[in-house]
Amino acid sequence: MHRTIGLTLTIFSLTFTAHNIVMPAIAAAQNSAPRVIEVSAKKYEFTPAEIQVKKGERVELRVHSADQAHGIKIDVHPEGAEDKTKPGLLFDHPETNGKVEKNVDQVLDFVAAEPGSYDFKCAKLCGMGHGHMQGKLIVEP
Ligand SMILES: [Cu+2]
Repeated sequence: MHRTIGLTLTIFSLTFTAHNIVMPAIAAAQNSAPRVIEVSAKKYEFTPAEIQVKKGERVELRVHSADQAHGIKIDVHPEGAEDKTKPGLLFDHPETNGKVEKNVDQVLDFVAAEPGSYDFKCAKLCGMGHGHMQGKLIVEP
């Protein structure tokens, strides 16, 4: 009887320990204050159009539209990714990705979990040049 309880406790603590070894990078990123990056959007460009962050970093993009309503929709899979089951960017609120509200800055919170190049584009049809309104988020290893 005691042996069973002991074994159960051992398995429990081993599982717990393994979890704590594997997860610290992401857990630490999720608990720390985000790196805030201001992005300005206007016809027909984002500034900056190329954003660099590091793997594991917690990021907050604040997108401000300078003329009319624009927004960012970012691909959560890096360029060339074959496995589309696991996103490389872990959003706190996935529904904010691509959501545009007039006169409200768009705030995107995520953890840059996987290195790679992630395309983003304007999420609101804003005129003739809309299709060219895009950028890149680079997650460095
Ligand atoms: Cu647009």
